[in-house]
Amino acid sequence: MKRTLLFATAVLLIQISYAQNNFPKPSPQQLAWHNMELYLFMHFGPNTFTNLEWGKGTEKEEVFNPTNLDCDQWCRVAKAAGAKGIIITAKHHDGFCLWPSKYSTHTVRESKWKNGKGDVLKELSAACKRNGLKFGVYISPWDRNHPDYGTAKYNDVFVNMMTEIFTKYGPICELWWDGANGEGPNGKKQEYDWKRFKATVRKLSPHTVIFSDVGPDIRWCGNESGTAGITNWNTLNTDGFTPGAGAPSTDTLNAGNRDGKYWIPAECDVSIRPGWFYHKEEDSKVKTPEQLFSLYLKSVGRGANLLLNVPPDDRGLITGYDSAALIGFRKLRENSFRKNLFAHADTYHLFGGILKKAPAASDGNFNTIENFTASNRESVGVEWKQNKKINCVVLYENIRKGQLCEAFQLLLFDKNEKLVKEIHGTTIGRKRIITFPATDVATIELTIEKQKYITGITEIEGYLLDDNLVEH
Ligand code: FUL
Repeated sequence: MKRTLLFATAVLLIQISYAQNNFPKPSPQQLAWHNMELYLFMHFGPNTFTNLEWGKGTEKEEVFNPTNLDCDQWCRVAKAAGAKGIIITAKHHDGFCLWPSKYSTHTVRESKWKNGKGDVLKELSAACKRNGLKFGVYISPWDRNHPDYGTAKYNDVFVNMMTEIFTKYGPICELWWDGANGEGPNGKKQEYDWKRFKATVRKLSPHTVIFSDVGPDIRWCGNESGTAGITNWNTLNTDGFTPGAGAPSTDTLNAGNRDGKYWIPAECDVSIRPGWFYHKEEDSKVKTPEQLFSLYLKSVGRGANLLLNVPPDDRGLITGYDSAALIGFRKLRENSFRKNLFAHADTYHLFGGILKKAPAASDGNFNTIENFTASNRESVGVEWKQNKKINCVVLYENIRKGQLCEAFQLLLFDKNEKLVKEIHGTTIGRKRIITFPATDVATIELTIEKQKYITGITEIEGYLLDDNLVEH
C-alpha cells in the first residue's frame, strides 16, 4: 500500500515535470516528415540527355526532349517501393526550369518537348495527388545559367521562382535547397538572402518543411552515401551558420549536436545508381535490394529519413533495372519486419526497487509511452517464457517530447534467465534498429544509462531477419 502510494506520488511529480520539458521538439510538420521514412528523389533535366552530372547552363534548351514522359509511371514505381513521396529537381545547377517560369528563358517552354507546352512540375504534382503521394521540390540556389546570378537581383529571381512553384503546384511537402556551388575562387559570388527565402516559404506554405545543409527544418546528413551517424541527434546549433560553404562540418551534420538549440533532423540522400542523373552505362550498376536494405538500416534505422534517388531516363521513364531493385527492397523490408516476435509479450518496469508492468512497451501502440523517470538506473523488459530466435531489436523513442536518451544498454536473456548478449548504444530517436548474430532470447531488457531528461519509449520489438541481411 505504502509502496503504491509512493509510486503514485512519484508518477504525479514526474507527470508535472514531464510537461515542463523545455528541450527542442519537432513541429507537427516535422513529426509528419519523420513518419515518411522513405521517399524518392528524382534528378531529371538536360543532364539526362547530355550524360552530365553538372550541366554548364549553356546547353541548348532543345536537348531536353523526353519521348515518353509518364509521371504516373514514376508514381507507380514509388508506390511499389513503399515510398511516401517524390522530390523532383525543378531546377538543378544548370538553371534549366522544368516548369515554364516567367523569370527565366531557359525552361521547358524554350524546348521542343510538347512544342514548348510541356510542364513537368504540373504533370508530377497532379500525378502525385492522383496516386496519394507527397510532392516535393528541389530548387538549386546555385544557377549557372541565369544572367542575374551573382547580383542582388538574383535573390528576387529566386523568390519569384519559389513563389511560382508554391502558388501553382502545391501542396509541397518538402523544399530542397542544395548547398553545392562549383564556381571556384574566381567564379561568381552570390550573397543569398536566406532570411528572405525562408520568410517567403513560410508565408506561402507554412506546412512545407525546408531542407538545406542546416535546415531550418531538415538537415543534410553530411554525406551522399545514405548513412546517418551511429549517434544521431535530431538537434543542431545553426546560429551563425548558413547552407553551403557556411555550414558546420560534415561530422557535425552527421551526428547533430547533443545540446542543439533547434530540432533539425537528418535526411540521408543517396542515389540508387553511382550518379544522380540517368546514364545508360550505369544500368548495370543499380544497387541491389540487399544494398538498399543495408542503407535503410543505416538511415531510418538510426532515426533519420532516407531520400533515395531514382532518376528517370531520357524517355522520361524509370527503367526496369531500378524498379526491380526497388520492389526487391520493399519485399526485404516487409519480410524482415512483418512479425514482431515480442508483440504483446509480458512486460516489466523495474524502478527504484519497485516492479510494475510496462504494457506500453509491447502493445504495438505508438501513442502509449513507458517513461524512464529515475535519475538512477531503471529498466523496462519484454519477456516470453520461451526462447525466440532473434537477430534484431527495434527501439522507438517518443520524440514528441524531444530526444532525450543519450546512452542505453540492452540485455538479452534466454528462458533460463542466462545473459546471452549485452549491447550498448547512444541515441535512440524515432527508430533505432540494432542487429546482432541470431540468438535464443526470452527477455529483452532496456536500461537508459544516461538521459538529458525523462526518456519515453513507445515500443521494444524483436525480429528475426534473413541472416545475410544482418551486419554485425
Ligand atoms: C549535390 C549536387 O551537386 C548533386 O548534383 C546532387 O543534386 C546532390 C543531391 O546534391 O549537392
